[in-house]
Amino acid sequence: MSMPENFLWGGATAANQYEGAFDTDGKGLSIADVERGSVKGVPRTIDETVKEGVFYPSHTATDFYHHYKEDIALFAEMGFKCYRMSIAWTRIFPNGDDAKPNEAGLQFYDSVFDELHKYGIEPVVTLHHYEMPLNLVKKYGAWRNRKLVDLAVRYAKVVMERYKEKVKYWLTFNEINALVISPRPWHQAGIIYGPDENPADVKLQASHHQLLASALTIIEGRKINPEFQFGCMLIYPLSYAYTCKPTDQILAREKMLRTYYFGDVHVRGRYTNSCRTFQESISGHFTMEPGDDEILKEGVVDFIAFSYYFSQVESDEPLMELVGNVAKGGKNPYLKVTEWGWQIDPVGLRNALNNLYDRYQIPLFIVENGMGAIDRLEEDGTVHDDYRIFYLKEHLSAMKDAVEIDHVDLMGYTMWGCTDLVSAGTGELRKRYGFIYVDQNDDGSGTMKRYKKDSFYWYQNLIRTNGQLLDQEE
Ligand code: BGP
Repeated sequence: MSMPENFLWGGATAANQYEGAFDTDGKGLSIADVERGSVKGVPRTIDETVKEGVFYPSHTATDFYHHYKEDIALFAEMGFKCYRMSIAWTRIFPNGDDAKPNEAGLQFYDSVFDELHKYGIEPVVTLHHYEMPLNLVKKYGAWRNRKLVDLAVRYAKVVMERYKEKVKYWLTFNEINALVISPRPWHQAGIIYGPDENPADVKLQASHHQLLASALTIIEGRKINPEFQFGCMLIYPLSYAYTCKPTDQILAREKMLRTYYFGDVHVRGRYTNSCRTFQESISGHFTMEPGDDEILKEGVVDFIAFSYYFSQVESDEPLMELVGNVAKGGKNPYLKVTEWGWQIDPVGLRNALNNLYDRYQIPLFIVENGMGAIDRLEEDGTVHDDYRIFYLKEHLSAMKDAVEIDHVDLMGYTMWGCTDLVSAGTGELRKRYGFIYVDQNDDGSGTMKRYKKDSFYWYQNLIRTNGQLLDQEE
């Protein structure tokens, strides 16, 4: 038994958390650029615009913009088969509704894709990863407004046309279901609820617009290159029943509808009965226009990509709650937590893979998984992150069981934050995920020098053996 021969091992990042250069070469402001980073436990602040004299870690991030050659060479050294990244909409259309695309932005991604192909690394590209143009929030009210569908599809067509020979794998919206799960849909959809708004209505209307934009992107993309492969991208916070009480099981199942709502539309091409249950459960209403049904039906995905970080438990009895960056849920007494309170559940990844595959029967792709931790750079330039190796070993063994024992059809695995970058949830740099340490800190100090952590060599060996290293280490 072994992993598929063409398994896509790699790493994942997002433009707003990694590139830096937030106003370079014509880039416009995105919603991520006006969020101030915070320290642990203190909520982030959203400004109308960039404030003078305030430090925003994401503005420099870990500067992929100026280090992409060096970083891609390190990915190649680890043996990456693929690299998941996102395109910043604001590099291409600085205001989202500009008359013409920004050529400098298009050229930057040309250079990145060329560099990846030099090493035989396949790009996996997310079109929307938590960074819509700020102008679209101010001018149109973000994803509440159907106008966003046209603008997003226009942007997608420009980049799919430009990179049709360079990119095969496309993901439409990062963690599209975060829009309904998160109490702060700012990251996902640029939305802050108004005093007179019913959040449930806004959530469903904005979700419908994103689902339409996703379907139309897929329809248009297939005209540009029929070889393109499209995936949706779901956050998968797995819910278990806290006890064997049947009503706990009902609650756990209902909680998962926040994820399946989006999976169902992307795979089945329609709002299913489960979707109706979810809409009714939150008492939300939204409007569809004539022709929307046909668009959703035609624009279905080829595969499901998802992020997996933790599981949580549900009960109708009071529970101690844990909060991740998007989802919150009950604490499981059998599981340990990370320094940021995220429950560590490797077997949950096997459960997640089986649940998704049983429900949809199309290929899956794990495009985010990993562990945020505080790493220490030693004087000799080493970083001994044995905790990260342990975390990955456990999760990847569970993944391997899902493929080899349960016969789940899995395309690949990209570890989140393969080079250290800014946290989406807290805006910190000290919450590190990478195989590659970047000397850059929350107060703006640092040399931006790159260092290989112990996990770098471990992952390199894992890819070299196509996962067999996990069997030897058991
Ligand atoms: C996912 C996001 C990523 C990433 C990751 C880790 O929800 O898609 O952008 O940041 O979570 O979360 P955090 O950065 O908050 O630790």
